Amino acid sequence: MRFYSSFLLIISVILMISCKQAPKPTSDTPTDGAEVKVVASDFNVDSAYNFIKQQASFGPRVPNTPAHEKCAVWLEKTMKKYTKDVKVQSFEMKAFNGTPLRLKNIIGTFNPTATTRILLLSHWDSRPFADNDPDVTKHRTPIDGVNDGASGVGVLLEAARQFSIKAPAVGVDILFVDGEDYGAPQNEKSEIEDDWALGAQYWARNPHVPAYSARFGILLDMVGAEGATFTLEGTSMYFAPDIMNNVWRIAAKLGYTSYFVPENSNAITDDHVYINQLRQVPTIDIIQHDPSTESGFYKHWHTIKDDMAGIDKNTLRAVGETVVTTVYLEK
Ligand code: AHN
Ligand code: ZN
Repeated sequence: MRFYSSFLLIISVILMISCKQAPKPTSDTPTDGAEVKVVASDFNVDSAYNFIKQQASFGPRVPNTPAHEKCAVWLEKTMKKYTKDVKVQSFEMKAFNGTPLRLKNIIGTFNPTATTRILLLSHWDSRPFADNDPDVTKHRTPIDGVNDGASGVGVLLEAARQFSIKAPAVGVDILFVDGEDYGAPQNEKSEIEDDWALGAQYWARNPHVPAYSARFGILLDMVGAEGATFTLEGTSMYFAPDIMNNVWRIAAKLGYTSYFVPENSNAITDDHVYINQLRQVPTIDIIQHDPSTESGFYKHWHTIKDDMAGIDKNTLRAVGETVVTTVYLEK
């Protein structure tokens, strides 16, 4: 018994030492027979969390409000810490009810001359209506949009920080789209056909670089909730099944199969639809699917409870490491 426990102790020490030297290395044998190593990046979840908290501190980032304007300034300034190549597209688009919205897409570019590029995107606006709140008196109250909005942006700002430390082999464009969440509230009619993802529609028709193209795109939406599961969303599987399978395979190698669940789920209207249809960049959506809610989304989706309390660093780590590793593996 005594021998056995000291034996175990020695084994654990050896394991701990080897773990320290090579953090979470895993390997695979792809079809061409060559060994591919997937090593987790230095993605810092505390940094990602703080980027989320800073966005939340502005309050609801609803278009045509001071909080929205202040957040745009902060996003541009923050992105400029990590790349000097930052563009802001300012434009006006009509909402579902005819209201003209002053919108801004913000783009940070890494390795601008590379012809092989990857597009990473997330929406930065928050929804003006908590129309899924259990309390109907809140249905016209703006939401903080912390998981729905700030989480994806927080992960991508931390990715930007990583790319500023260690440049990827390919070009990367990080796109923060505006006006995603200004769709008509439940039980209201829209005056326009496509009332969601206004900023993504604008960018797909007017990219920040003429004739912009990319090898693929990854959209992050609601990527911060505790125990979130990301499934194989229908639109992503229709336009970009190979990208989906590659990302879910990388997540599995990093040990994140409990988050990245390779099961099919319904197609969703989100920013990636327009990037796929209008710009022909095969783009996937990493979005929480919760089979236990009526919406299929995050339990506090479009409610006044979509706040900082819903953010879990373990989920941010799973998504952040997976996305950053995917980028570093592209040659
Ligand atoms: C619709 O509700 C039509 N699409 C969900 C896309 C979305 C909204 N993602 C975050 N908020
Ligand atoms: Zn939303």
